[in-house]
Amino acid sequence: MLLPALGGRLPDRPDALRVDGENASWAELRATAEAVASRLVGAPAVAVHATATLPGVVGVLGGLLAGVPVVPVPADAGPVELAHILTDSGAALLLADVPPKHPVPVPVEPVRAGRTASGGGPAEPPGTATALILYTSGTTGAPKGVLLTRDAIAHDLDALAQAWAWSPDDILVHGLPLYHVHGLVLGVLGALRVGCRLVHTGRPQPERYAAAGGTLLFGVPTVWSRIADDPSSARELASARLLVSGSAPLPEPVFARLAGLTGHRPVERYGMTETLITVSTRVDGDRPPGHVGLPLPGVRTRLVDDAGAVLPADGESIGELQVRGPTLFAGYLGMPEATAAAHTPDGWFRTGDVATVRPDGQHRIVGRASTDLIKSGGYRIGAGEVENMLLAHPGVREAAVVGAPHPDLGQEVVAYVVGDGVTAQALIDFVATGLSRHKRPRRVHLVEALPRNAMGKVQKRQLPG
Ligand code: MLC
Ligand code: AMP
Repeated sequence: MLLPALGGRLPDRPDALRVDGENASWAELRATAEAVASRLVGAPAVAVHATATLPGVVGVLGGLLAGVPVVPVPADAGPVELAHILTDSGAALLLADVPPKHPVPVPVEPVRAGRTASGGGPAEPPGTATALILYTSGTTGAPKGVLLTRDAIAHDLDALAQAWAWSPDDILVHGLPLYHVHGLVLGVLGALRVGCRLVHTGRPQPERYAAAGGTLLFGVPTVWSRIADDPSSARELASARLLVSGSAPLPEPVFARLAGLTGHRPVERYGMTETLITVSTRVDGDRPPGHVGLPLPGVRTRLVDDAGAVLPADGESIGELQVRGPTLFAGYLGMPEATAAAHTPDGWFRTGDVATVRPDGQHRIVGRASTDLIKSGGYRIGAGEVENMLLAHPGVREAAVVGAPHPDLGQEVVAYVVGDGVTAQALIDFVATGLSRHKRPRRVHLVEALPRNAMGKVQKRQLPG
């Protein structure tokens, strides 16, 4: 069973799950999700407006119980993203309690339309069934649908539970969005697999984390950095058991300040939408700042140079990190060539991250091979997607988007544009008409020309950021 907490055999409580200020027991979750599931059986896929609300959670669980692939739609998706995700995924309908702000190409149904079910429900789908289709940006083009099976999710959550001694006694607290691996797979399905309480704080603000009484807290580095800048909230976390950071590099000064204020050395873990979490420091192991730990049980990693030769784990050799194991995705939806290109001929997934590995197995992520994937506040943003949006503006002739270092967000989205009669603000606002809020460039530089090499290719590394 993927989610034992919904199986009716674990000790339940009225506030087993709290989100958006609303409580639900697992039995209530199960009944409302079964009612949703009964409307979905047989659908090719179901899209769910994945807001951090109880209906958002119930919509996802309904799809999972029905064995229908669930496509979580980002809460603030712009019309361009929304249309792409709904069309590309083949979703039969969109479950949303608040009607979408933009026209959509599929029927919209409220999550809470059905009556609660009275037990029974559909049989557990096989482990090889697709549980989630998560849309994620590549270096170019529109976001791709990442197919994640039930088995991959189950394996990953069990491996993390082992690494972190995550148990039913924990109270998990976080305030992350519920349409990514971090907030949804670990942050919701993790609690329901382990059978622990979950408090979702709405937004990941330091004072909300402090007040939630958690034992296990999840955050992206921007969240931890803001907590470290709020000493009174940070000190409240001394009573927790484990603070976990992931989705982007945790700066070593933030690690040190957090450890000083809370008494906890944060656990860092590394993953991707395509691989789930593959590497983590452990509750019972070394947690060196700047390192993301050891491969999880069942996962193998290797470092490879540009020529494809495997590099030694000597703590110095830098190469592309490649991974394999039971947590990997089943491919990009409808894109066999992109799926093949993401793997080596001998079956390893190319992460595109550049790393070192120490002789004791500790992995360190030192950067990304491509400048075209940006991480801002833990969100993965493809430069190509933002460039295409900018190029759709009639006043834009050329556009290059890069990630520039940012003290709070890790990286910020910056655009260089060759245009006619446009202002920076007009272009920022224009991107916001099509894409999610966090994909908007924070800065737009209007320039005479983009730096290009002799072949005419834009030289992004020459842009000042
Ligand atoms: C953004 N904003 C702008 C702007 N760009 N306003 C004007 N001009 C621009 N150019 C607005 C936003 O709309 C928002 O408005 C506000 O500025 C801040 O934007 P933000 O970038 O979202 O920051 P913030 O709201 O402060 O949120 C920071 C954050 C958030 C850390 C809480 O980025 C976040 O939730 N990140 C988590 C991402 C995540 O879960 N990633 C996991 C991926 S899974 P307003 O009005 O809303 O304030 C993964 C696998 C793994 O990576 O390993 O885990
Ligand atoms: P996403 O697909 O949104 O999950 O983004 C995956 C990317 O996030 C990885 O390829 C890394 O570049 C980055 N990432 C995730 N976790 C970490 C971490 N702990 N340290 C550094 N980078 C990370």
